Amino acid sequence: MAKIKSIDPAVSEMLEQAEKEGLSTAFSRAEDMKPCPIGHVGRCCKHCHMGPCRLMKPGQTGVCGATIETVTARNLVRMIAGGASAHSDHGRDLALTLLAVAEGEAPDYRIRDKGKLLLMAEYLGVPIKGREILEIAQDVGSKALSQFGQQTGELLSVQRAPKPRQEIWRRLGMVPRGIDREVVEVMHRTHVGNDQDHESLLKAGLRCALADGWGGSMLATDLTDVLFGTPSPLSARSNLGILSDDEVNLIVHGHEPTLSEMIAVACMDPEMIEYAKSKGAKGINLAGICCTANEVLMRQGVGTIGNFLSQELAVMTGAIELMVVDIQCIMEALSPLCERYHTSLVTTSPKVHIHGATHIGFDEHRALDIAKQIVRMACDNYPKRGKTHIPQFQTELVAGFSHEYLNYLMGGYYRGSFRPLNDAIMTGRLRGVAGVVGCNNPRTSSHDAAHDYVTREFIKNDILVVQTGCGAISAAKFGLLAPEAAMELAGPGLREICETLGIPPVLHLGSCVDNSRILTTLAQMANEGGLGTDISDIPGVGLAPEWMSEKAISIGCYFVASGVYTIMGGKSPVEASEVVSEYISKVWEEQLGGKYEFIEEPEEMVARSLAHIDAKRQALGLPDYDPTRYGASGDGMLLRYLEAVEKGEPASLYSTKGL
Ligand code: MSK
Repeated sequence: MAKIKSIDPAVSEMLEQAEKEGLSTAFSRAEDMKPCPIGHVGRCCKHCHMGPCRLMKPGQTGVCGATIETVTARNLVRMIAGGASAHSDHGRDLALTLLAVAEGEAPDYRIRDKGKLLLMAEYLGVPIKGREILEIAQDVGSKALSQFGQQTGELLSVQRAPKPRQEIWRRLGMVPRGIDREVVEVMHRTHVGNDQDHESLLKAGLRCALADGWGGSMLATDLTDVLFGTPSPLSARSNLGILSDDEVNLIVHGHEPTLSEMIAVACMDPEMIEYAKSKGAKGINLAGICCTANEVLMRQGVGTIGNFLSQELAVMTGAIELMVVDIQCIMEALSPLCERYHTSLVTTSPKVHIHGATHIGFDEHRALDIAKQIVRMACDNYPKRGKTHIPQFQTELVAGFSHEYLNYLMGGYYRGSFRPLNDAIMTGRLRGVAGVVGCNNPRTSSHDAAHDYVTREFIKNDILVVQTGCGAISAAKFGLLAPEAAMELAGPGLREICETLGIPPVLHLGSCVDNSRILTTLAQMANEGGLGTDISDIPGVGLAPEWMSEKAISIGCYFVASGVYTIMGGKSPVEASEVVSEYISKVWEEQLGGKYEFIEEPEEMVARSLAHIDAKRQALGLPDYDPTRYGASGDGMLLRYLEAVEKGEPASLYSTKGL
């Protein structure tokens, strides 16, 4: 049977359209170009010009004598450094934006979450008593920036990890000193003729990953909340069906919120709406793709048209006037594709220039002016729109569950805490927790299929799922971010919790950098008590079933170093070395309580996750998971009673089972 390329009907429809029109996509290119069987599993070393060396036979070494252990470990840690640099550079830019705001040089921005600023001040050691908010912001911005260039000591945000975790890192010499320092050191160590011991290389890789998760990414998340507001739940829509047939469609794509937030403001400006109307459109429809979408989704309710593999297909609808991109995950194929349509592709970051695209350099000092310029460009394209093909699929969703909101949700301002969540796990109403994150990859069996399968299996098994990045967008498209999904798909215990709190069984926590929200959530669960004292004690797992980017590798590694069993989909990039494969699984688990595994089949990912969660429950002395104990309470009891009556099944409205 032919492989289904995507389980998303909108994507499938557009892929058929692409085939009819003879257009290439990442899907077709992946079919045409099989991955290099040597490099794919880590056998290739191209760190110097004596190679590339291909280590194909047992015992074979590179020209310099590098063994397969050194080669695979070096390749993996270079991926970590690539991912950590991307996330962290994103964080650096936000620190610079906060400084510009504090110094009065970015008049279109303001500090939207003063509480979060004070929290940052606390962990960065910035005094707050008797000081003006902008003074504090200036010091927070400077202190955040100093974390990138710090040479010795410890990153300040490491204190946010549970104490036993910090001690493990200190004992292993793994506490990051400065964000840039760890990235540079990995690049140095992996240069030809340097570190030639896989254990030492892998340790440096984890230190670098920690500099990302507990450093650059955490700062990026916190600074974004300070500048644009800490997310709280709001509703929105997803998938290509939200493109409008009679409005100007403007798409934001990439990762940084600084420009997309301003574009959202500009799109609501009556002057811009009038301008769109003057071009024959009924208005302006702003939507997003990838993680910029997640940023404006969870703060402004801007809809998302899809995840990573939808970017080309969106242009092929012929309905997009302009796609504006900032950084990361932007396919080079977009530029020639846009030229076939009336779509303008606009780059904005000094770090991302794309041949054929229009570059409008973003400058936060005149952010709104630039945003309006881009919106006008989009409107100018509307009269050039030709035939369109918009797949009519869209889904309702609820997004925006920050760590802070979860606290509030479980006790209000008065007594917000994670106690109810921990209690639910301790009693067995919840079996555990899972983070399902990461990209799409045309190499996986079907686009979105692995994300969807593991997420549905988890919630069916009473595991609360949190998601970020393209995984979260996948869940959005299949209705898993809607509270109703709990009624239909969640196990009995999880369903009761969702009914009581009015939340979906899958919580959208944000963009790629917001995996740091999962870290702070896990830290609070560990500190709350009842589930051990460290993150590694919690019955939980992390998965990136369809990963493709170096950022995902870095994320996976900082989860492992934080004590989480982390499963990556697809083939292992270190498969060529049994020693390294075993090291990142068994030895890392012994040292850190978290292990790193690459598993191709989603069924196996779920089986291993459930076994791990149950083993953690047992180690904590918690009761075995037993779904029959729950399901008789909750606000949906009346509904289920009425359904049973309608079907003529035995039913009691006053069942006390499980209470
Ligand atoms: S956008 S890194 S494809 S999650 Fe953050 Fe999606 Fe992966 Fe890019």
